[in-house]
This record gives sequence, C-alpha cells and structure tokens, in this order.
Amino acid sequence: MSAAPGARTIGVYLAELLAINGIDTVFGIPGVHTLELYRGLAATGLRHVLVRHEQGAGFAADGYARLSGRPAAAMVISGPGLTNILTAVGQAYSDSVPLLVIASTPVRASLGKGWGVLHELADQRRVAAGVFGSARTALSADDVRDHLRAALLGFQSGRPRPAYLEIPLDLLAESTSAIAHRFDFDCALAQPDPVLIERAAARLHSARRPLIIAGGGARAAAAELRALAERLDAFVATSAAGKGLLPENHPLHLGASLPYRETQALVAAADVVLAIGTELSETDIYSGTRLNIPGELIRVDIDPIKLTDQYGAALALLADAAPALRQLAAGLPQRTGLRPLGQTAQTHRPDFLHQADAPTRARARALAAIREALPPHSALFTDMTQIAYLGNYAYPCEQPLSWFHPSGYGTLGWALPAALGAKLAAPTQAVAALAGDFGVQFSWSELTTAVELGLALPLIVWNNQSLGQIRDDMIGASIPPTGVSALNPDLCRYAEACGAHSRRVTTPQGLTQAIRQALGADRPTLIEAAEEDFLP
Ligand SMILES: Cc1ncc(C[n+]2csc(CCOP(=O)(O)OP(=O)(O)O)c2C)c(N)n1
Ligand SMILES: [Mg+2]
Repeated sequence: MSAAPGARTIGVYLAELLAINGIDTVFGIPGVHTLELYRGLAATGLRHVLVRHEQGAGFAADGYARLSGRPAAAMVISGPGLTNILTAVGQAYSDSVPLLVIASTPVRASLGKGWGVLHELADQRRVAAGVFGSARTALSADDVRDHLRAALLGFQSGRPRPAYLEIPLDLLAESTSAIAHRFDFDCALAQPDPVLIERAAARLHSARRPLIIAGGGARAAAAELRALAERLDAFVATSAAGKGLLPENHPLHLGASLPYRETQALVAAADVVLAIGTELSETDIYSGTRLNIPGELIRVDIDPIKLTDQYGAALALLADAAPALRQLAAGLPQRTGLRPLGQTAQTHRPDFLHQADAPTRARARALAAIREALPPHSALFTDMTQIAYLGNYAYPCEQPLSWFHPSGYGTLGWALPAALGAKLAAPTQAVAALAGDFGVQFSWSELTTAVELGLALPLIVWNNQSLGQIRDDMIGASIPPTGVSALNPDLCRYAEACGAHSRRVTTPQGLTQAIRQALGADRPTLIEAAEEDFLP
C-alpha cells in the first residue's frame, strides 16, 4: 500500500512545526525514546546542540532565550531526561523565561500501568506539571499542533513560563499527512485601563517623594521608564533582573540596590511607590525581611497574581510595562525639585566599600576588572557565588541584558551553560560566564560542548577554595563550619583536558587582559582568579 501524499511521521511533523514557527535551535541528548524526534530534526535541518547533561540543555536554552528574547527548545528522553532537566526548568520559571521542553514518554499502552518499561515514571506529566508553567500530553497529530501552538503563543500572551509537551514514542512514529503551518498570532499584551492610568498619574503628580522600583518585567521598556522617571523627578531602584534599565550614572538611578539599607530607607520614606514588572520577592530584597513600604503602592504587572500578593497594591494596573509607563508619563506635567534635598541619586547610593572587609574589596576589584574588559554591549552570566551577589549591585550596567543571575530559584551551575546558549543566540556579542569554584563544577562538563562549538567564551572562576557564602553564613550563625570546604581539582588543567584554553591570573590587570584575549579566541577559556590574590 502506498503512503498517503505528504505522509511522514508525527516526529517529523513536530520538527516542521518548530522550524516554521521560529525555533532554530534545539538543545538535547537523544535516546532510543526520541529517535523519531531526531528523524524530524534531520529532515528540517534544525540546529541541534548536543549537551553533556539534560540540565545543561535547559540552562543553555534559558540563556539563549534570556539574551535573544526568542524561545529555544530542549528535547529530552522520557524519565531521567525529564527529571534531569527539571532544575533548569525551575530556574526558568522563577525568572519568566520562555523555555520549551519536548519529551517522549513510553508507549501509550504502558502509561500509568507500572509495567516497569524503560525510562518509566509513575506519572510523568504530573512530575512536569509541578515545575513547568504548563504541561501537556499529545495523543494525536492534532494535539501536537494545538499544544505547540498553546505553548509558543503562551510565551507572547502573558508572563512567559516554561512549557512542557510530552509525546508517547509510539505516536511519534505514526504517520500523518497534516501540513505544518505558521501559527498566526497578533497579540498585544494587556493595555492599562485609562481611568486607572489617570488616577495613578494624579497620585504620582501629587506625591512629594515618589520612588520607582523596576524589575525584569520592564526589560523592554527602558526608554519609557527613563522618560517617566525624568518627568516625575523620581529616584529609580531596580531588582537585579532590572539592571541596566537606567544607565548606571543617571542622576535618578539608585542602581540594583534594594537589598541595601540606604535604599530601603528611601523606599520607607517615599509617599508613593510605583513598582513595575517586579515581584518584590525575597530574592530581590535579600535582607531576610519584607520591604517596608508604608507609602501608597502602585503596581504594574502583566501577571495578575503579582497584583494581589503580599504587597497589597492600593492601585493595580494589569498591563505591559511599556504602554503603562508611556501613558503614565503622557498624563503628567514635568516636575522638578522633588528629590530629597535636591541631591542626585549618587549621594544616596549604598557605599558598599565603606567598612567592607578585605574579601569584599577583593571581589569588587575583580568585578571592576571584568567590567573594564567587557564592552558596554556585552552579557555576563553569573552563578550563585559571593562575587555575583556583590555584582548584583556593584557591577555597573549601561543597558539592560548586560548582567544575568539565576535570581529566584538560585541554582548552582547555571552560569556556564546559560552563557553557552546565549553565545549561540548572539555570536557576535561578547558573552562571558562568572562562577565560583564549587558551583562551576556542577555543570562544567558543558565546557567540552563549548569547545566543540568553538565558542569564544571566557569562563571566569572565582576561587576562594570553599563554599564561601555558606561558610560565612555558618560562622555568622555560630555553627561550626561543616561541609563547606572541598578539594578542588586543578581548574586550569581540567579546562585544558577538555580542550579549552586556560589562564590563572593574579591581578586585576591580568584578569582584564585575559578576558579580552579570551573574547577573541577560537574556543572557550577558563580564567581562574583566586580571591587571596586579589585581597587589598
Ligand atoms: C543546586 C544547589 N545546591 C546548593 C545550593 C546552596 N549553595 C548556594 S551558594 C553555595 C556555595 C557555592 O560555592 P562557590 O560556587 O564556590 O561560591 P562561593 O560562595 O564560594 O563564592 C551553595 C552550596 C544552591 N544554591 N544550589
Ligand atoms: Mg567558592
């Protein structure tokens, strides 16, 4: 019997749908359960990046999407492929990243039966549903199309969250004559209500000490934010995800300084606070307590949940940041003279070096050396390490998308694979990674992936020979330091064994120079900087 015209497997159809709908890169590791997905990748010519662990696939797709704004996909096998990628999904969820994960499942007949088939989970979709923003199972070719449509368009129609699609492996091998189409979708995010805009503008206009807090949700609205702040003459503080929304030296910019008491005092003294595209979460404040906002709180967010959370807003605008900021500014006359005592934000900036201990000064010197080496239009991906916690505030940024940190979920091992994915998305841009000596080992098998791809990627490792933050926390809590020092392998020799370049630097100048050289190299370079060498 001859096949129907246009017949090919559902696995091929799925790849066609991805390609025609703008996915150009898929990170993954194939297995016997995903063979039919790989038939599709081969048929469409979609770029596949073989990583060394599924967590690396998720982190890389995350970095790709964060820097480019375009969703990327990861493909994993049933069972362990899915569970391995879940940490990366948790990170993407908390930082609102459009990450698409496609997984196989065992054959339909076995699902939920507990037969013990290869890669079996008792309920795979439920495992995913607890971590992803959405989790769907396709049971037909039409399901594949509809679920992919929902996942990809969902990234545009609201707050992006990672999306999961699973397809039984026997379905992937079935034939279909369905034709892959582009999902037509013209969608504007929620526009603010004009009556509420007017009320919010009136409140901001009459405020004596207005203050703006902006987060990652305002990433695409830097110009609008600046215009409104200047119109109001209001100080702006950002979360770490909002770094660079205003140029570092703008006279109204307090920087990403919410965790510091100087800025918290200004927030407490403000009579109206406008919080825009920010969760105001524990990891934005990082001082163990809730931000004290006694003034009137106006919130702008595309996620309705944020408008009714623990920071009850007096006035809530369910809206995309850019139009809300634009319309607020349009309703306001130019105000001046509202700044406390007529001073610029610089005079209120937390002075993180004042009375800082020697290790903090060492980290500040290294951060300055990294900043010196990277051009303004560059992207630094950072891990959970003390130098990055300082950099969340102290690393100066002139534009958004310069500094990236695994803020909410806070997982170790994110920086290197995320930078790898970002470099693939923006090959001509300077991209670098910064990790601690312990965290880098979580995912440094992806260094070989970067070598294979010939990526000019500096991987800066801040070596304090310990799980430094946890050690300091234990000491601070009078707990005898336990489990906080580990034997490191020779970091540079490890990099060389992977086929990467390596450098050990001992001065800020050496660090700057090594990063510059690494940015022009034919492959990644691990640059080791020991904290003890940078002490003042
Ligand atoms: C997956 C995961 N496990 C554990 C932790 C807890 N944790 C946070 S920082 C840290 C120490 C990391 O050490 P290192 O990478 O050397 O950075 P340092 O604090 O020394 O700068 C640990 C274990 C975490 N954030 N993520
Ligand atoms: Mg360390």
